[in-house]
Order: sequence, then C-alpha cells, then structure tokens
Amino acid sequence: MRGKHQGWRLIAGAVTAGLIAVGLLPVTAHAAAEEVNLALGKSAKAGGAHGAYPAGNVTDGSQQSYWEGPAGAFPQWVQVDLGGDVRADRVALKLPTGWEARNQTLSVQGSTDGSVFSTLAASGSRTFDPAGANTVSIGFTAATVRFVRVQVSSNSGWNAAQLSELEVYGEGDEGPGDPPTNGSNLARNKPIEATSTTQTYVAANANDDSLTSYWESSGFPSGLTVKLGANADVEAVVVKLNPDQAWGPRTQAIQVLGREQSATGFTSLKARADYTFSPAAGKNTVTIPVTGRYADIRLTFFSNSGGTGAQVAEFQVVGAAAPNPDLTVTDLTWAPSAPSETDTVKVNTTLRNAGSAPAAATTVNVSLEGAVAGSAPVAALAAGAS
Ligand SMILES: [Ca+2]
Ligand SMILES: [Ca+2]
Repeated sequence: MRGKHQGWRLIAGAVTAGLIAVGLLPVTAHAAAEEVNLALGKSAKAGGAHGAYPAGNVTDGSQQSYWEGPAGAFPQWVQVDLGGDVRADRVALKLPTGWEARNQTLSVQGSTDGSVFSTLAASGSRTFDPAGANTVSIGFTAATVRFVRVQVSSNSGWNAAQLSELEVYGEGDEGPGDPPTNGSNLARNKPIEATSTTQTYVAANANDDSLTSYWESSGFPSGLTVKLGANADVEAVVVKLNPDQAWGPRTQAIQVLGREQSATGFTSLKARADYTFSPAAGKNTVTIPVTGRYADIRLTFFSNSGGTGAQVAEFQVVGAAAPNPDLTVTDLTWAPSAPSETDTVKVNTTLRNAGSAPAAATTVNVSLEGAVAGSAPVAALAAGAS
C-alpha cells in the first residue's frame, strides 16, 4: 500500500511540473490591507521537503506555489528567517485557492537565534477551506522573533505537510527596502536579467531587498528586466540607490517598458526621461508612475552622470496580481494499476481551471522521472471549468 501511494504521488507531481512548464503557473493577489507581510521574499527552510515543492515557496508571494514535506512523515516544519528581530503578533497561513478543504494540525513557534524555539500558538487543528480563501490567520501575544516556524503533525487532505505562504505580521520595522504602502512590491526576488554587468555587481543585486547591494551595467544603453511570472496590474516602478552619504548626486536617463504575458515584445510605458538621485541629501528613491497589465517590466538606461554604467540598488514594481488562469490536476488514474515494464499504460486525468481568468488551449504532459512519456491536448477552459 505504501509503495503504491508513493508512486501515485510521484506521477501527480510530474504532471504538475508539466503544467508549470507551459507557463500557466499563476500568481495571487496580495491582501489589500496596509499591513506588510514581513516574511515576503525572505529566506525559508524546512526540516524536509518533497523535491518539487521547496521551502522557498512559502515566502515567494504566490498562493499557488507551495512547500510540501516528505510523504508520510510527520511532524514536519517550515520556517522563515525575517533577517532581524521584529515584534510579531500574527501569522497568515495559506494553501492554493483552488484546493479542497482540509485540516492540518499545527503549531507556530518563534526564535531569535534559530535554535531555541518557544511556542507562539499551541498545536491545534486548523481548517483550510476554499470558502475562506484557504487562508488561516493565527494571532498570538506579541513576541520578539527573527525566525518563525510552523510545525505540522497531520494533514487530512494529503499524506504530507503543505503550506503555500507563511506570512508574518506585527510591529516590525518595515525596513528601507520595503515598498510604498499603497501596493505590494511584486519584483522582490523574482527572476531578473541585465543586458550587461560590471564586475560582481550582478542583476540579482537589484531586487534582493538590500539597499547596500546594487547592479551596475557596463556602458549604455543597458537594460534591467524583472519577470513577475504572470500579469500584474502595475501602478509604479521604484528605483533606489544606497542611501549612504558616500553616494553623491547623479542623474540617470531611464525609459520604462512592459510586456503583457501573451505578447512577444515590449512596449514603452514611460518615455526616456532624466531622474535625479541625491542619496547624500536624503533622496535615494525615484518613483515612476506607470499603469497597465504586464508580466515583465524593463528599465532601459541611457546615461548616468555619476558613473560609467547604470546603477540600481533596488528595482521595485508596485501593483497587484491580475486575474490569471490556474490549471490544476483534480483526478488521476491509470491502467493497469500495477504495470510491468513492458505494459502500455493509459493515464486518465481531469484538469480544472481553478483560477480567475480563462485558460487558453494547451497540452498536458505525463512525465516519468523527468522524461515526457505521453501528451494530450487540453481545450481552452473558462474559469472554474474542467
Ligand atoms: Ca508560495
Ligand atoms: Ca540590492
């Protein structure tokens, strides 16, 4: 029985991986409240993880990507490192919005050193229900913590611990890298590319949430492109330099471009213009309002009066995730149920669009140990259709 269950799980994971490969993995709207999720984009780790569902999925801001513990092993834990001490008083725990209801028995623990943990919320059964956006909010007496851990000891919906997002709220310093309060920074720790780089000042320095690390290009023009993963309704882009007194005034000429997720090319969102930074005089931030629905945002730099290349300590994209499709596997069977190596295996599956926008026609692949073993066409599906 045990072996059979694990085989089932492996193939389900492979089908999900195939769906991700065709580019339909969505992102999810963030809470609209002014509260800042202190865990967003921070590093995470777990006691164990199913290979395709790593711990980092609990802080990537997407409710559809999730961490999963090893099959059949409880308890399991996942934790976030907030990067410094904060006063926390609530966590919000999420599973993908389209999933069926389930109960997980879990506790919330906190630590300032990552080794000695105290209980913030005692172990108890928590219900994740799609009627409640598969979100569980747990308040507790405010405590000073740097590490917040969730330990799961049972799951009624799957034979492993599961969590999409581990959000932490409290009274913590929002920090210099945090976005304006009227929207979430969608760019933090997303894939980012530059057309050129000087020395070790790589593109990833521009969205690592640190004002002391920066990207610098080699000459002009130079481009810096962040990939949000799916369409978002964008309000503004924010370009920051290190606020340190050592950074004197400089003017950079910047154009902002965007690519809608189905488009092949970029369109200009804001024509080239000169923007002045004076970190030593307290002005290290430039905000450029833009509007529209885009998946990739690019900055093109044409000059910098303070250097031989473009310089960006942090590149933020402010906005909210747009409606997107979300194809999920809701049923999976195959025959014969216990095939030999020479049997032809027929796989039947049901795909549901659990997202908030229509899904275009696509292809579902069945993979075995990473190799595609079979494919079938999938018709266009309206939101909610199977
Ligand atoms: Ca996630
Ligand atoms: Ca940085």
